[in-house]
Amino acid sequence: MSELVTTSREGDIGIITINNPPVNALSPSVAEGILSAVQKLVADATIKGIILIGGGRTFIAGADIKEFGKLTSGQKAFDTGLDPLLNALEDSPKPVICAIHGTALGGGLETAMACHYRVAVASAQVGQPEVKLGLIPGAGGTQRLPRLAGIAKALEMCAGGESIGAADALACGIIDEIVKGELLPGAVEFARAMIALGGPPCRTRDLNDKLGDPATNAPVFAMARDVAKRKARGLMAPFKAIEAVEAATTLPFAEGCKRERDIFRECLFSDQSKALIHVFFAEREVAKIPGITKDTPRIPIRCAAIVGAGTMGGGIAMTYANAGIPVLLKEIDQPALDRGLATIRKNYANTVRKGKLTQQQMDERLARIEPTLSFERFKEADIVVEAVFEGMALKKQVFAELDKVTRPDAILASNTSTLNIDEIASATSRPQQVIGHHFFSPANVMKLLEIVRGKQSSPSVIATSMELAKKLSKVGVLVGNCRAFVGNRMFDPYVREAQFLVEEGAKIEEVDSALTGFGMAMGPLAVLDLAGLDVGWRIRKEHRDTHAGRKPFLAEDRLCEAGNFGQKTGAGWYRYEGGGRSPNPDAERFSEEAARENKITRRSIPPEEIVEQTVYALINEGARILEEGIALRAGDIDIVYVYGYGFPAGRGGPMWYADTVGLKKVYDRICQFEQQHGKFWSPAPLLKELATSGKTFASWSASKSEPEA
Ligand code: T1G
Repeated sequence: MSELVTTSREGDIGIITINNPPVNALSPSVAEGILSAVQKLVADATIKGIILIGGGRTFIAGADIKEFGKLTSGQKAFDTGLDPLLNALEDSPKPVICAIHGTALGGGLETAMACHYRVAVASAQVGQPEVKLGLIPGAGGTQRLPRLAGIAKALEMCAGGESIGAADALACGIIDEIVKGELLPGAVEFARAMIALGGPPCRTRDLNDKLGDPATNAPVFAMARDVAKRKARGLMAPFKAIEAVEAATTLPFAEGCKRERDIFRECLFSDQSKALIHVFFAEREVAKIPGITKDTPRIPIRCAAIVGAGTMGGGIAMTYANAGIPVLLKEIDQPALDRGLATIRKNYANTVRKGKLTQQQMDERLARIEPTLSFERFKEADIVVEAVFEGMALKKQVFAELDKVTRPDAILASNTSTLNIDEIASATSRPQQVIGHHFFSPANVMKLLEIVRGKQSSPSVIATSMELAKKLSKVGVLVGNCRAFVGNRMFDPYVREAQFLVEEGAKIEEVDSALTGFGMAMGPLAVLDLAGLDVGWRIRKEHRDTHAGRKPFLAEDRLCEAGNFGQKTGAGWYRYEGGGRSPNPDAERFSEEAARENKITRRSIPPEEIVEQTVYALINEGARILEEGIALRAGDIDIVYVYGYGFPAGRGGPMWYADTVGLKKVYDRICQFEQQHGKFWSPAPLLKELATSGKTFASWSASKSEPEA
């Protein structure tokens, strides 16, 4: 038996412990280890009951996701999976008790449900999150969960993918007892009680009384499909999970399991699942930074300070307060401070009203935000985040002041979205302590945090920033210091092409609906209206575009000159009236004018061309960012776009999507755009190199992160 799985005993109770840190992933070797342990204990006449428990911080958190790549790339045959293990557990003539702490997820919960009984500590979570990977439970979860918890709960968990706590799991029948003290002694006591009870153990597969009947089930399945339609945003797996649960109500157990495996296999080999699994690992890969190790000193962050209580500063202050970190919030005068606090209170009150926060939690978080008009207490701050107006002169003035009023070891971070971190750092005597923390609006909601390294940002400041991102429940991505960093730098050509398409003849709503049809959370023109057209307008005025030839953003500049800044003024690309919106005739008129000035013959443009002309602009700029080393990996760019710009995770992010389309196809199309539209479309050299050598962004990134030979 492998050291991955060990057995021990408490009297006549056999104990199987899984030791596969960090999350006891159910790899084939772990499954084999548990199976041989079960067979050994079943054969041992002195053993009357069996306990299955996870070592370390959690029970099994799922099948080993790394194994799926081997299956889908043909390196491994698609086999019966966990059936031998699950059948051995369920067929055992001796009661098998699963003891759960931490999380029992995916294959972990499925293994637990093949045991006869389940006990858990109160803090345990259980779930079937497979749909988040574009999969469905593939080891009997859709067949056993309805038998334990009923159809509605099984649908909620299998199609929604969210975990539930131990109390909820007890109430619906997934677990049999919440252990009060230590888990193992509680499990032993429960096992002894089951042995004393005598009779055959409770086999989940034989429980049929919660499967309902066609008449009562029909509305439940219809409701589940409606919920999936509302939430799925083009993802297939939730509907497939519903189909598999439905099989539990119409087929005998063994046939239902076969149906589930067929559906699981279909999902496993889908592009969506491969993309979602890529996002899962890419989100964890971003934390791996050359030169930063677990021994790099981290600066403890016990108190923060924010300069600027506007939309961004207020949201950042909330982010710290939500993470339990006390935060000073400074403004230049009382009215500005009062406005900032009022917005914070309103945001929290909205969350309480939605039931996602209790009033007590709101009060506790508000109490962590200390408003101030002075720098007096800034020496207590371990980190200061500057969130003032996006102008270099003002930012340098603020950083010069911060240099004087904070401790020398404090981190000084700027929330700038485009400006040069090195120039900002030059206003201080400690450039090694200066870094960019670019939050995305609304800062208390959006998960992405671009961490912008300056030339002199120290490894300790970088390491602390990456760790802090996780504490703030953000996904921190380290990026290089160039204008607009990664996200906004790629967003510029994306929205430029969206506006060029309107000039070339596409209707405003056609551009946006083509992209939402592709899976974007919002269309580019609607996003600009939400963010405020004046943001880009001011930046363009600060960085006058000296390109010869076709002028971009002509229509948008004219909208701004006429005072149309988007939602905040009631008109931008759209008109916002009575809670609805409609294309703004002024925007259409300005676009037609720009087309005339650029001598463009307007035409109707199909959605697939709209998607190509906008998404390929993202990809081309992303390739430049990679070759300049501004992003460490293609997957980092994917994470920026999935978490910061609503790029569909089911397509993996712009760079993964390019690999899926095929770089040669993308490159050839960009060459056509260059022919049609000129210099904006010169293909990035890296894209050309990879496309013409049959490579992918993923393989290029992997080769870059291999240790130097
Ligand atoms: N397989 C392989 N590696 C995994 C893994 C898994 N299931 N879960 C986590 N890891 C790695 C992760 O990549 C990271 O690696 C380290 O563990 C710590 O993870 C058959 C088909 C459990 C809530 O979807 O949700 O079962 O970066 O940073 O924040 O029907 O991990 O250190 O090298 O996320 O404390 C279903 C996925 C699988 C759960 C812990 N299960 N995992 O969060 O740590 S499919 C899941 C998570 C399946 C069956 C189906 C979280 C966590 P590294 P971490 P964390």
